[in-house]
Amino acid sequence: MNASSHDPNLATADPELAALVNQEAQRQRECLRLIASENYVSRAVLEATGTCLTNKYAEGYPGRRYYEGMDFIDPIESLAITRAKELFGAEHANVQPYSGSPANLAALLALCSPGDTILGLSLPAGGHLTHGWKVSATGIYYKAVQYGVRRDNHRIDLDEVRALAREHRPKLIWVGHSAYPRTLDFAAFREIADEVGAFVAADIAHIAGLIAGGVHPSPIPYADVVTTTTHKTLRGPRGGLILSLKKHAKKIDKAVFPGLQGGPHNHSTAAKAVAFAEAKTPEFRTYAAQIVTNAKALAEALRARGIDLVTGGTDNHLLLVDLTSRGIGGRKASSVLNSCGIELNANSIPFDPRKPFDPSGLRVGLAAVTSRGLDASHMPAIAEWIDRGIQGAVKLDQGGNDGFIAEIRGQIASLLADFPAPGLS
Ligand code: DSN
Repeated sequence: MNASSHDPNLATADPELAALVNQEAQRQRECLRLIASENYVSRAVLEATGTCLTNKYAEGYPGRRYYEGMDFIDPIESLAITRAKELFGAEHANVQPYSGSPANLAALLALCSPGDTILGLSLPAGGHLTHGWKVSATGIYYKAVQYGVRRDNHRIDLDEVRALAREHRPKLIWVGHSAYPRTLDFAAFREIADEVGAFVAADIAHIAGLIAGGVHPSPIPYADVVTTTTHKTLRGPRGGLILSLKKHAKKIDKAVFPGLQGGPHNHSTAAKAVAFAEAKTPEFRTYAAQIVTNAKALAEALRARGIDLVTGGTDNHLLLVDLTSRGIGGRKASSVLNSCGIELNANSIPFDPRKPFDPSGLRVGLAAVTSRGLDASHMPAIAEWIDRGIQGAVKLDQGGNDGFIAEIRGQIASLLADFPAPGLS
């Protein structure tokens, strides 16, 4: 029997694996998904990622490839590029980065030389590993200097950014975050960078959907290069994207391929193109605005229950809960909340006295539940479940019973039953 006459579907070919995938789909349907970097993609995006495009190699760029058979791959990648440029108003787009970290490395490879000084928000203050944290390649191959947030209000300390820029004369300044609940002032970073002759690299991985949807300022007028993942608030497939000024286009493209990557993942490129088109619709703008409304409503409801938030609230899609006054670590709290059907992650808070693996905070993101259709009226219930889960976790530590877990799980399941998960219903 040759391969073409015997071509069973996944469930038949690999029932063990298929069962795990089905169980994960069920988990995503039943769970209150509050991980700030996650979402539910549409059925169309999901479908594009599972196409025959995965069979094709396409090293190079449209019109300039190292393989034959590009009749349809070139138009697909060109479509993704055009849509990305239009969506964000950028002069140049590279849609090939496998994800956000490779996109950030490519930006550095394009604009800096090994050993150059770079300036970025430190990981404990809400920055990303790839903005120069010491264990990342970006902290190993570049001389990384890190800025933080103010002690009094936990907002990015622009005075410190300016002082460090003047002292260290970085070649490039990162502006972006993984866990910062406030609006970024891209214009201020441009001004500081211009004073010292630095490039500005904006990493908008978390807020790309908010920018595309018009509810967060865009870095495009201020940045030399903008990097992002495509799968967070932007609601596309797992992948990366780089936008830049035209004058950097050649260097960016060369850094992605052949600098860092081989063949692009064409199935992801196609799904990115689908997501970029979706992000241009009025429905997407409504979704983006609703994310911020929901985040603010949840912040208010949590604060009303005496739960402390870093910076006191949020301007974007995420909140950082400070558990210090609750007498429990983030790891234990997130694990018990997960048992309750509330999926989020333990996170460091600024000036955290605890270790990163068991920090003092929880990061809460609203994109996925907003994609399911939850609105501000549901946020008091979510705040109550989070509060009860945290209180229950504290009591469990003291030998209390776990009856609250099944109760919260049941209440969440009954709410979510009315809000089908996109792509999975
Ligand atoms: N892991 C992503 C996040 O959760 O924010 C960033 O890379």
